[in-house]
Formats: sequence, structure tokens, C-alpha cells
Amino acid sequence: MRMRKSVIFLVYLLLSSYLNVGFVGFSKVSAQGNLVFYDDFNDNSLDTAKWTEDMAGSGNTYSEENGEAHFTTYGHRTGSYTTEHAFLRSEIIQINGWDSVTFSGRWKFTDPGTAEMWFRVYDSDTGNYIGVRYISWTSTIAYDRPEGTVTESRNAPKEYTPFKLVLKRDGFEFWEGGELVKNFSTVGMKNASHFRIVIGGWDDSPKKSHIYFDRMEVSYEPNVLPTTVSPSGTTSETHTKTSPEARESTSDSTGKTCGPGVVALLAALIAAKRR
Ligand SMILES: [Ca+2]
Ligand SMILES: [Ca+2]
Repeated sequence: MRMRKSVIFLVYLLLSSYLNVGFVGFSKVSAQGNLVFYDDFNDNSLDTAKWTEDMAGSGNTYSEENGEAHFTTYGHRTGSYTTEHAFLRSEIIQINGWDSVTFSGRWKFTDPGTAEMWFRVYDSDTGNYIGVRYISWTSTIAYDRPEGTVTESRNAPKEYTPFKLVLKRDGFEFWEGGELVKNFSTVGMKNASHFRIVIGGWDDSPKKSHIYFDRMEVSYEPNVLPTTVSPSGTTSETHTKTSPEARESTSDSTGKTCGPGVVALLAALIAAKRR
């Protein structure tokens, strides 16, 4: 009878030991970024909590239809985008303690020829911005940053193409069609925490152009580096950023805390046998 109780207790120990391992296994750190802004434009009505229309000059319009954001631009030969454009300006997107921020979406410029298609990210506190513009009449792409604009030869996508702009503390990357197109250094946005994005375009020639955006998304990777103060008083970072794989192996090694449990189980078994 005493032996049976011991066996039941051992089974209990065994089960709790395995359950413990199971729970440790589930506590892996997510490798996903944190989504802070999203619009798929699918309800064919502008979400005015997320966007403000900014139209200048007759013939410049925005419409949300067919599940996409559609801009029509038309110019009046003023020579300045400030008086002829079709933009959507986002709400302020607040992100504190970021390691990187990713601004992504899909875009197309179905009749490039006389307009500029814009994607721009502002730091609303300083007015600094980074962004990408397709200047269709010269078949160039312009990368804007506080340190100056750089242009290169590149054609705007006529079919929907995914793009993203990844902001880091010391630069930004422009990706299109899943490929890294450009990598820039810039420190003008490194302290930004209130972001505003601008999508749309402008045209100087009296000809209608059509620009489309869809599935706009903003997500970020948090800066999770813990800091400690050493005896000398200097602050140092104790951890380098871990990859998902490294986190997993850390988690697995934590899982091995079941080791002492198994040892205790064996000791209890031996003790029970002796009885
Ligand atoms: Ca909508
Ligand atoms: Ca859509």
C-alpha cells in the first residue's frame, strides 16, 4: 500500500516535471514586429481617424475604391508641388524605444510620364523627413533625407509592387519587390518618436496621372537592450540583440531546468525500492 502511494507520487512528479518543460517550451520570445498602424483601404471610405486629405489645385483628387487608395494628379504649370498635389497625411504614429521602424505598403503608377509618386515619413517634432519619390518624367528615383537628396535612374512600378522603408538609428533601407534597392546613412531621424506618413503625388503638367497605394502598415522592433551600471559608474549594455534562433536555444537551455527534477525523481524511485 505504501509502495502504491509512492508510485502515485512518482507519477505526479513525472507529470509535473513534463508539464514544466512544456510551459517553458511555450515561453519563446516572439520574433514579430509590433504593428502600430494599418490600413488596407478595403471599405471604400477614407478612415479619417487615420488620414487627412490634402489636395491642392483643381483636378487633384483622392478616392478610396476597389479596396485601394487612388490619387489623381493634375498640374497647372505652377512649378511647385505645394500648389498642385494629391496627398493623404497620416495621424501621428507614436513609437518610443524603437530599434527599427518599418513603413510598408504596395504601390503602382499606371501611367507614369508627367508626375511624381511620393512616399514620405516625417518626424513631426523636428520636421525632418525621409522618403522616396519616383519622378516619372525623368525616370528617376529620389531618396530624401535630412542630409540631402540623392537621385538615381529607376522606373516607377506600373503594376502593384510591395515596398518598404526601414528606418534605423543610423540610416534607412528602401526595399521594393522583396529586394533591397538602397541603403542610406542618416542620423536626422534617430530621435524621432512621433511619425507621420504621406502618400500620393503631384503633377505639374495639365494631364491626369494615376497613382495607387494599398495595405499601408507601420511596425517596429523595440530596443530591448537592458543597461546596467558597472562599479566604475560607466553604463554598459549587458546583452547584444539576440536572433530568434539564439532566443530559441536560450529557451531550450532554460527548459533543461527539468534536469534536477529528473534527478530528484530517480532518487525518490531508489528510495521507494529500498522501502
Ligand atoms: Ca477605409
Ligand atoms: Ca486593399
